[in-house]
Amino acid sequence: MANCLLLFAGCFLAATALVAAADGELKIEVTHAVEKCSRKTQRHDLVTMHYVGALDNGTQFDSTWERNQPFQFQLGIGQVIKGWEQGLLDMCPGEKRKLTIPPNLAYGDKGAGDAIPPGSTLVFEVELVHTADGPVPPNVFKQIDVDKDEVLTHDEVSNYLVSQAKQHGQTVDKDSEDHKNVVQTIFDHEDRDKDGVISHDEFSGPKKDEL
Ligand SMILES: *[C@@H]1O[C@H](CO)[C@@H](O)[C@H](O)[C@H]1NC(C)=O
Ligand SMILES: [Ca+2]
Ligand SMILES: [Ca+2]
Repeated sequence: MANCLLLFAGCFLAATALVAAADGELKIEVTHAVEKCSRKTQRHDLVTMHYVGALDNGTQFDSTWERNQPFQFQLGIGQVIKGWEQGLLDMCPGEKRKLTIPPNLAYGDKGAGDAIPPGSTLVFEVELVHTADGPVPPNVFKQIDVDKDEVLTHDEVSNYLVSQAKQHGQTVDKDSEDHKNVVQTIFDHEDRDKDGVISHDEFSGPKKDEL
């Protein structure tokens, strides 16, 4: 779930893993209602959550309560699975929900790591701890497309990842196999018509100028 936080590469993957899975519907049950609050969650909020995640056969794979550390992320920018993006809106602090998330709104046909097998429906019990205004997300497409020709080349994506890593205090060797594989994996997912570049339409990351 949190694997998108560092580099955008992970986010592309999480978002695009969904494409192949059959459609299912998100089920939202409010298990503890809080009717009144000064502020309900909205897109681009920085939210702090407690959650426990399980497969639909009951096997638990993660719990912030057990770690005693809530999870913070920004809503609406592709940091988390779609079931969360859709299922955590309009919530008051203290409210608890049970989200039953079909694979097409979670990790799809690919699953995630050892814990989440392909095609899994996930069940999350979540509690909103805190919500606050978050930053307006940057237009990532524009940031990557340095020559402004409205398509992303291998070089542009590669340079972007290197610069993002640098901002996080990491060094990435542009010529390493690992780095090339990351770039190739992004193209495998994003360059849907396989013409060697990622068009604005194909790009699944943030690409709108929002006010
Ligand atoms: C639930 O499914 C997972 C993954 O398929 C499996 O590892 C686990 O043993 C199952 N648990 C139960 C209680 O059936
Ligand atoms: Ca370009
Ligand atoms: Ca393309």
